[in-house]
Amino acid sequence: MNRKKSIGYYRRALELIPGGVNSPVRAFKAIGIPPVFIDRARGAKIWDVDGNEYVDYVGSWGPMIMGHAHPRIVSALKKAAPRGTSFGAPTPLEVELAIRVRKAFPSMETLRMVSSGTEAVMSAIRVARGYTGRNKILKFEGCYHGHGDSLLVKAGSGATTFGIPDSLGVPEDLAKHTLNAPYNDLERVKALVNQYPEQIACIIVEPIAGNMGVVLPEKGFLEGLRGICDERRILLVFDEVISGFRAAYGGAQELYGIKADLTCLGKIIGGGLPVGAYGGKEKIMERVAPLGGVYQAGTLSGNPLAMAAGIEALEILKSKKIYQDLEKKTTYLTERISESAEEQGIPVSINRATGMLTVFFTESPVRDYASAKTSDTKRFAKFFIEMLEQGIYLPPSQFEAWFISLVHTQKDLDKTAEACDTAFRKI
Ligand code: KE4
Repeated sequence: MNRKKSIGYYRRALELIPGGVNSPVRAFKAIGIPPVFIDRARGAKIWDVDGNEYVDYVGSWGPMIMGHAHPRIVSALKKAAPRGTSFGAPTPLEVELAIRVRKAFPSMETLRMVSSGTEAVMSAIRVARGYTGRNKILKFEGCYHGHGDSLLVKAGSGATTFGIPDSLGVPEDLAKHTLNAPYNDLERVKALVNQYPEQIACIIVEPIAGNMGVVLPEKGFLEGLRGICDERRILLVFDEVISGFRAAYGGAQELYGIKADLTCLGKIIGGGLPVGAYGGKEKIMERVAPLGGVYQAGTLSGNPLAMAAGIEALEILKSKKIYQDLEKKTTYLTERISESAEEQGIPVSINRATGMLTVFFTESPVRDYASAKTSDTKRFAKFFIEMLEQGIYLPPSQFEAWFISLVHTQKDLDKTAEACDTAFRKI
């Protein structure tokens, strides 16, 4: 494929923006080729600035579950924009979105809108610390919860991709309060909780992990965390920035029937515009300013355009059939890829949840960070390039999730499976 214009834009961007990108994973660093610059997108397709068309499995890293440039979202924005783009004052739209979020996540008795998943998690951690008076937090290796200082300790997603799971610039005095356990390892959690009695404010987990690639909670894991938190008065924080409104309308909490004390959302609830949200039990959230002493604020929090897009997104998704169809598409694609890899003798391990999957280039089952990292990242890079050449745009890292939308057609899925056949043959 000719990508001359992308390369030109990349050269220009490199003079202006660190790595030429506004978020590290976009740089294709783990792949070793220049990133493509996108011109436009519609439905399940994106086009780069050289006019090349791709079936898109990045989906803006999760938000575009309803497809790019969805007519209902575009028209909601066209209606909202002429009324003003930001007021820094409360609007009915924020109430409308909050109503819909709470209906889907009843554990979020009260909630606050922010402008990113990072902000949602940062704020939830601060509330947990303020509410419990404790400083330590416990997270899981390979989980990524945005780039808040306390969370960049053994973090997944881009931090793992670039081998900097412990970022520079995070003071040791702060990082020492972040404890890590392997995902799915309740024994280790119990040991840490016993080692630091009354010192852990919260346990934060991606209840369906997406940032070491997709890793599912094993039977009893989430229930076990709930039990430990109840027993030791630790808050359970579910980071559902990916799984919320994707794995199910009510996220992992609906799927597994477990209520978190605090929940963080993002991505889909903005319909492609910058929105995050955090919320939980009223008695916890009433510590948040202006009611209580935990300060959190944001100029563009509850931005009317973002709210309009988010409301429309949740309206579009509010149907059981949608998730049944998405589940069928996910199963179909997973099975086709698995069959193809088997036929070609390529060892892969595929993990999936509704609307998301990861093809790990390893033969061992992937149940945590350590097993995810047995994957052959060089082989993944070759696979990525072969797929890109065939018009399939995957997340440019082994440690990310492929996102399927409501509007990926059977034809798109078959094209993807056939591209896998070819790519597996070549790598
Ligand atoms: P943002 O600040 O990027 O909106 O959200 C942070 C975040 C929090 N929690 C979870 C579970 C997340 O997956 C994320 C962000 N996800 C990554 C992709 N895995 C965003 C892509 C990027 O960093 O550019």
